Amino acid sequence: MSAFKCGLIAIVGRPNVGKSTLLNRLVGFKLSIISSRPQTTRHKILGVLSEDERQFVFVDTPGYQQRHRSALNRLMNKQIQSALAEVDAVLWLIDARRLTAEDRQLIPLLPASRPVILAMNKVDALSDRNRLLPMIDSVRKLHPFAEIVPISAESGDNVEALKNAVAAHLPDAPAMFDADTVTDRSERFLAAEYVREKLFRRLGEEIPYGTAVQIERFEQGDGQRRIAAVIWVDRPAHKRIVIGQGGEALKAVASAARRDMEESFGGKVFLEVWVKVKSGWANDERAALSLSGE
Ligand SMILES: Nc1nc2c(ncn2[C@@H]2O[C@H](COP(=O)(O)OP(=O)(O)OP(=O)(O)O)[C@@H](O)[C@H]2O)c(=O)[nH]1
Ligand SMILES: [Mg+2]
Repeated sequence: MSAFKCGLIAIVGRPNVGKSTLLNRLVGFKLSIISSRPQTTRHKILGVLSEDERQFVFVDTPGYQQRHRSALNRLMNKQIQSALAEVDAVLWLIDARRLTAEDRQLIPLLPASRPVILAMNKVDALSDRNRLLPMIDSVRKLHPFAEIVPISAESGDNVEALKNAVAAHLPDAPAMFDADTVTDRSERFLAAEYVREKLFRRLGEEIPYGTAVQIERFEQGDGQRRIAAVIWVDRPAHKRIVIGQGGEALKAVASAARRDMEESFGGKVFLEVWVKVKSGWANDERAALSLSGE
């Protein structure tokens, strides 16, 4: 009989390559928030996939970049480094269409003593599939990869093959989590994240990255949840943008977030969302709130 296998796998890469889309696809649950804007993910989050003889514990991380050096970015980069320090294998994601300078910045962080699997994502968006082979040939030189796997996290194309490539590197170890656990994060954390996702998606460039979401109240009973969230913004002008004409923008954000909560948590959710201004944050204070989400 083969021994049970379990391991920790960090998903790393520059902002916007599809790390969170891949995590959700792998575990089959909406854990990590996704948007077309870079630096959507701010916190490390675990996603657990349990199968008969093995358990994968994936860690989604913020996109790695060195261009913006705010307190929040420093904390985000630290999370990537700490995720890389403790894993059994690394999944490095790039966009199959191009390798950028930002992608290359991550190479020095790849551990020499652990298997690194390169996933070339977004193959669905390649205009010419013939470009894939020469691209694989050139990325092969960047690091002694254990495997190189082209995938589409969005369509699911080849994600099963990627999972099996990772499985080959899981050590013999007992499960870290119960078979029915999908994440280390609380519903309260996910609730704040769903609100932040809708803000990122709907309000686009107008919304400064300084925005933070805090859950003020989370009550549960009779299969229902009553949740109150605050969106913190820097200035009264930002508050007006988040609320929108006649409150339309805020209503749309709140009802989309509520639908996600109902689907993920199961059961009815009553969600109130308030927008509050807090100016003159110390950089570190805002970074801490942005990261805690609670
Ligand atoms: N065409 C295509 N788009 C994808 C694929 N995977 C992700 N995307 C899109 O790429 C964008 C970024 O996806 P995320 O999953 O948020 O990327 P991320 O790497 O987690 O980004 P950060 O958290 O900002 O570092 C979103 O618009 C996704 O819909 C894919 O396989 N194909
Ligand atoms: Mg992400």
